[in-house]
Amino acid sequence: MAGSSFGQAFRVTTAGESHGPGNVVIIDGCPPGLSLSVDDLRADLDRRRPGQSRLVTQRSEPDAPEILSGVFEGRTTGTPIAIFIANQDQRPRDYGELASLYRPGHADHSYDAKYGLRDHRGGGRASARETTARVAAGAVAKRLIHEAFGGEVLAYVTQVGNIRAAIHDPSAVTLEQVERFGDGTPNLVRCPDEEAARRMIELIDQVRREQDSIGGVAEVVARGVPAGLGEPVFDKIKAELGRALFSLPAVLGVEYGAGFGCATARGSENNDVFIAEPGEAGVQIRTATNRHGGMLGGITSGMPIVLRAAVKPTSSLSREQATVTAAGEPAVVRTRGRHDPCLLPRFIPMAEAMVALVLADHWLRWRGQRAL
Ligand code: EPS
Repeated sequence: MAGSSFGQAFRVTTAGESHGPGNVVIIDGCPPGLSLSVDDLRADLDRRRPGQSRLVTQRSEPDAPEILSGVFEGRTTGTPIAIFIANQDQRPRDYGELASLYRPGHADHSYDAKYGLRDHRGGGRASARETTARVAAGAVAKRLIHEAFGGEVLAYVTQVGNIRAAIHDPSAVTLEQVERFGDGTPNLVRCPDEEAARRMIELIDQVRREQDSIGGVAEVVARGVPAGLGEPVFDKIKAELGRALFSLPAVLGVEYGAGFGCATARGSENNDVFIAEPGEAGVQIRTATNRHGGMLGGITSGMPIVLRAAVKPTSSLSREQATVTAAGEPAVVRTRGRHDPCLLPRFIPMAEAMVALVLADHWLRWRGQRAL
């Protein structure tokens, strides 16, 4: 009922606030025998970490995970895995005046309306800080789907403001292209089209100087996913993935495959033609194109899953904005905390984590339903 758990067979529950002692996730349902250590969690937590570059929030958090349970001698035991990530750079004093002010674009008013009280230190429970817990769980899910069926999930930025990347084949994009430019320097914006990425970085620098923020689009690709994952009717894999991505802060739109582009197409153009190819286990049915984004009838088709999420410009601005107090008096608010001028670079590991969680959950559900 209370909404802090996600998934059925691979079930995660998160707890934590932005300026409390830390964030925790409990993963229930991970099969025993999966090799797992904190090192498996670090790479994605580092990609999500605040303070990683000038383009993101300057809050300085090491985000060092601690595995408290469920792993013995380097392997999962099948019992709940608890992971704790401490908050170390809290500055609740920056947020004192927010106890009675509503920041535009934030959840302050909605939380008051729902609970009648709220932790006003930073975003509290609504802060993207909570996604540390999901990214840690997502790293476990990534290990599981890789071990189970060779599945891989990769996300990258395709748009910041009006700057769009040219991506010809989503399933050909590599982690190396997302993380580094050709000369080996870090790709701070995580857009694999280097020319577009450099312009995106300039734009983010510009909005930061103007005490403003900018939104964008991320694309997520899941490769190696077998055909047959997903449930009729309400737990269609597309519905589950939509729910997963919409549960992340700042997401205002999700589409997959041809997405909203399908509105202008005719059926004769939109249908992906089936083809048969020789595979390791006999004939493999595929489609010649992938406008359906890897899901038909809400069940995976065996083609790569391709999704996009639209992410809004960060609501926190260091410039003055008009608002009202909880009592309805006119007021001015200027967010003093440390914020991302663009959420997209850090959104990438969050989106990957949520997609991996859905795939891990549905692979376990598929396994539990195989015919005798
Ligand atoms: C965030 C607001 C800022 C960011 C935060 C995300 O934090 P605070 O809650 O202190 O205002 O710094 O990012 C992180 C600290 C993090 O680890 O992701 C928000 O409103 O989402």
